[in-house]
Formats: sequence, structure tokens, C-alpha cells
Amino acid sequence: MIGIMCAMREELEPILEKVEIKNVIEYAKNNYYMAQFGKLDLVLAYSKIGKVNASTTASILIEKFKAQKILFSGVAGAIEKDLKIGDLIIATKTTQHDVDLTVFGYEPGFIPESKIFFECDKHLNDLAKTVAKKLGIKLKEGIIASGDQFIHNKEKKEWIAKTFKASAIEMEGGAVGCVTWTLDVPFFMLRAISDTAQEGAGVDFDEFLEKSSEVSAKFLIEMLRQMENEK
Ligand code: OS5
Repeated sequence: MIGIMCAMREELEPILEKVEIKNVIEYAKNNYYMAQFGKLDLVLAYSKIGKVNASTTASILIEKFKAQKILFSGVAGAIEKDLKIGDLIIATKTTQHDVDLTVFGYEPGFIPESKIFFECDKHLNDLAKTVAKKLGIKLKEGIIASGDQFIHNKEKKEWIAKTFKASAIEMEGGAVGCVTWTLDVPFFMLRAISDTAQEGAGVDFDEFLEKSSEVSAKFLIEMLRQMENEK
């Protein structure tokens, strides 16, 4: 079983259009879509925005629906200069930029008995790179930082860039990284850029959410095609 998750309805809808939905299960104030993509069994959901919602959905996908891997698709704000609106990035690692226990002498992002960075699955990232090469699509790879804030400020963006060497920013991946690390489940995260996470980001986000969600969804479907071929 492959778990596919997004944060927002707009991010999940273009994926749902491309799979064969068999059943919809209402659970814990959310809808879980049981679906088929060729030979692949899928369970899909959008979590709603933010780290708590993302953790809940990731945990349910794994514990209740027995997802053996989690693939995340959605949009992100760009940090790295050469990431433009519509560009695709996969996470090497995710982190939580809003975790601050520095007063106790810890590094930003660090929680005792946990860690700052959660590694994404190398095999799935290699698969994404193979697909990108085959289709001639530009695909960046880098650290993606999450926090319960929509970043629309250059100073804050630069602090996150410097502190975590992050290439992109969003509000869920660090939480899903923590859940999948805790439960030993491979995690892959793909995001298409919707804004530049500085002044004006809210306007760009509203304008590009749908288009960038579609870009990410289309690539994810190509990955499923490749996974099906390899099955
Ligand atoms: O899921 C949130 C994180 N996503 C990635 C992202 C991001 N994160 C942080 N900073 C940035 N600059 C980012 N750029 C892209 C996107 C998403 C951001 S929060 C957007 C909230 C927009 C919204 N609020 N209300 N609605 C839309 C309408 C609505 C009404 C009813 C139900 C649902 C939505």
C-alpha cells in the first residue's frame, strides 16, 4: 500500500483525477481515498494545513491504512535563488524551522531524543531523478524546512536559509519526516514552487496554487507509472 498525501484540497485534486478511486473512507474528520493506479494500491488524503494536521494524517496512513511508504505532493515557497515559480524540488531532508529550544543550549530545530533533520528515502529520490531525466524535466534537490507559518518576509526567509541551509519552505514536511522516521517508513516529498516566501508571497500563492499543484501532481503520477513498471 502506498500512502499519498498533500496538505490542501487543491494539491490533491489533480492526483485524484488520475487514479481509479475504489472507495472513500471517512475517518478522524477526514476523507481517505482508496484507489488503484494500474497494479499499485493507493490510499490518498489531504491533511489540511500545518504540522499537527500533517502528523495526524501521516500516522493514520501508516497505522490504520498500512501505508508502507509515504509520498507527499504539493507546493512550496522558494528560498534558493534559482528556484522559480513552477519549478520542482524534492527534499533530501526535512526539518522544523519553528522549533526553538536554544535557551537550553540546543541548536535551532533540535528536540532532545529526536533530531534536527529527517532524511528522505534515497531510493525514491533516485527514482524521481530517473523520471525527470527521462522526461527532460528540471528537478532540484535540497533541504526543505517547515513551520506553522506562511513565510512572506525576506528577513525571516534569509534566517531560515542561513540556519538550516534550506532550499524551500512549507508547513508540513518536517512533521511528516518526524512521523516516518519514528515509524521507520520511507518518505518522499515533492513540491512545486508557488511563491518566493517574501513580500508579495500571499498574492503569488493565490495566483499559482492551482498551476503549481498540477505540476507537482503530474510529476507524481509519472513516478507512479515508473513504480508500476518496476513492480
Ligand atoms: O499548506 C500550506 C503550506 N503550503 C506550502 C507553501 C508555503 N509554506 C510557508 N510559506 C510559504 N511562503 C509557502 N508557500 C507555499 C501551502 C499552504 C500555505 S497556507 C495557505 C492558506 C490559504 C488559504 N486560507 N484560506 N483559504 C485558503 C480558503 C479555504 C477555505 C476553506 C477551506 C480551505 C481553504
